[in-house]
Amino acid sequence: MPNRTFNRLLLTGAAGGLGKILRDTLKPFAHVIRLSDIATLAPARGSHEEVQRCDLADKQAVDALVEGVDAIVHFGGVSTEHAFETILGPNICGVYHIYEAARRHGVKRVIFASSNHVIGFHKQSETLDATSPRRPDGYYGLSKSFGEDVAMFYFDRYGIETLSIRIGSSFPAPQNLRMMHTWLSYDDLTQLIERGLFTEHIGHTIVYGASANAHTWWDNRYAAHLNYQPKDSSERFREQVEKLPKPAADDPSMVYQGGVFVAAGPFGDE
Ligand code: NAI
Ligand code: 15L
Repeated sequence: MPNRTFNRLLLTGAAGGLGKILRDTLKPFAHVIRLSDIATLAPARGSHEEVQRCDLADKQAVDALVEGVDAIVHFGGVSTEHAFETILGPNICGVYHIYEAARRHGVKRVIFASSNHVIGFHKQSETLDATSPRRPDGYYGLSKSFGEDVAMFYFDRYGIETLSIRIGSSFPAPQNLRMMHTWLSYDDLTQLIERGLFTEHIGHTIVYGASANAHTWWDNRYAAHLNYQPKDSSERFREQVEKLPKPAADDPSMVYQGGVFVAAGPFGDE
């Protein structure tokens, strides 16, 4: 349990796969959660929820969205690889709008849903830490890399602290052999967000978002101050994952940390 509670927490991307989970699991961390998405959301389920539709690409709307909140869990945006033009508004303009609104309204803590696709072109034979060079595997990964830089800048310039979580694969279960390395359970994701919200003095911290999987490509030594202690492991799914057809050794999903994202596109007009 957290050692304190925010008055009002903003969750973007609340209608998404992770947002629907976080809507419930973030409840203990704030008196009120303001839920937002461009997609339709279920109505507020009580006085502890507020629902505010917003397009992240709309600067004025994001400014109004952030007014009155004490912390932001920013999970909204395009979550897979697409043409640059599709990603530009929600992810690149969107993350700038969030931080600019945070600056204007005095919000001092953000959790940013970054992604393993910031480093996706590294080979699976490598072990990375937070200082490893980024190798984005597409426009989506580039947008998350930009988001991490925005977070760093707003800390250096304005003192807004961020935990950038380079989420691996956060689904109910790993869906393939690659995800045996990258899987992050919903409980461990929630713990990471809790640590990001309530740990003092995080500056801009980057953490790889993975459970305590038996095999990993990621070393979280530079995020040790979070005291993140993952409880789950992908190992309990091994039998079912190993029953799936095994990709060839040179398939991108077996070579690159970002898996098939490295081979997405080129995209025409979307
Ligand atoms: P999702 O695609 O299910 O949810 C993203 C939400 O953002 C959607 O509900 C969508 O309507 C909303 N959104 C898209 N464009 C928007 C806009 N212009 N304005 C406002 N909202 C907009 O994705 P998921 O899986 O829930 O992921 C949540 C976040 O975590 C995303 O930022 C994603 O990039 C990141 N992430 C997720 C991973 C995973 O394994 N689920 C892995 C790495 C990162
Ligand atoms: C991501 O960044 C995506 O949002 C998610 O849908 C998965 O594809 C995940 O990465 C992954 O790499 O498994």
